[in-house]
Amino acid sequence: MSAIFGQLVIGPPGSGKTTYCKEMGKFLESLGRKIAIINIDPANENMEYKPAVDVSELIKHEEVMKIYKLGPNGALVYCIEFLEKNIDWLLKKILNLKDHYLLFDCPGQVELYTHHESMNKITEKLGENLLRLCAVNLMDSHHCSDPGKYLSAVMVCTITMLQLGLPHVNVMTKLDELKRFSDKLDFNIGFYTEVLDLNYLLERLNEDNTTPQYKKLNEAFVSLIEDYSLVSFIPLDISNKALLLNVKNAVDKANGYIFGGNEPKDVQTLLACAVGAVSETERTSTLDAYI
Ligand SMILES: Nc1nc2c(ncn2[C@@H]2O[C@H](COP(=O)(O)OP(=O)(O)OP(=O)(O)O)[C@@H](O)[C@H]2O)c(=O)[nH]1
Ligand SMILES: [Mg+2]
Repeated sequence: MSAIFGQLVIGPPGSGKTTYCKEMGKFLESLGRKIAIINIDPANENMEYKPAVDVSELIKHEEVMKIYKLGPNGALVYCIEFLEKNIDWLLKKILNLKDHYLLFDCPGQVELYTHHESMNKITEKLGENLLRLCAVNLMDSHHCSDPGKYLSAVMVCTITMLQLGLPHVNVMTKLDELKRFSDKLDFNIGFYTEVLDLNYLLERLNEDNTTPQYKKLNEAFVSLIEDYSLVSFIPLDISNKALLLNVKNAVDKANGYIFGGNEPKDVQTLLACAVGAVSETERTSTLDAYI
């Protein structure tokens, strides 16, 4: 049996997961891939794509809230635990999509990826059934406008990478929005995407009357992030094909699609040429256009 490849699209609420699934789906289709989007967010309201599988056929978020008198977050955790228990339902649907490349549109509740176990168990089961997934973790570029928010976003990415244990690509979304708050950026874009020396960030954090306890806490966070040194971001504006291609290439390397996928060979050759033709200067100038 051959492997099925795909992306587990995760990230905090509003970071752009549903939009990414739709647009990345269209982009990959234009390159000749057969795409299926799997919605596993039971509270997904604005799907602008037709999901091949929809978790709300299995369990409805609103009903869980009503029946068990739970708030939205508790109900969402219940739904994901229910999906874990009924993983065979999902597997059966997915195994009917063997010749497709899968995009999983996930819920935005961060604890599902930082410390709750169900999502981990779901991806383990999918892996056992030959699904080769890459986690694509989206982070809104708005976080760069505030050193505290940026630090917490990098922390969340680090913990998620350690907890999920999947091949992993972090993406900084909504790059086109960066212009609106460029006056609030302390550093250039490369500092934020490459997660460069965070001691500079500490200086900014400590500028505003931080109490000594917080100073120590911030230093501990920075030291932990730098010890693991796992996080960097690929910038993305969803309407920019060159940036979508960068993300696609990184994901294809991470989940092994470049070795085991069944992209038509002429498309592979074309892409190899296109990617090879983009020099570092051109790449930098694409990003410079955003700030
Ligand atoms: N300007 C801009 N807006 C974007 C981009 N990507 C997504 N958005 C917008 O961000 C908002 C949230 O996007 P969604 O795709 O619904 O985000 P989500 O992560 O699925 O949100 P939840 O499912 O609620 O967690 C929408 O208004 C999108 O149109 C982008 O690259 N640029
Ligand atoms: Mg969504």
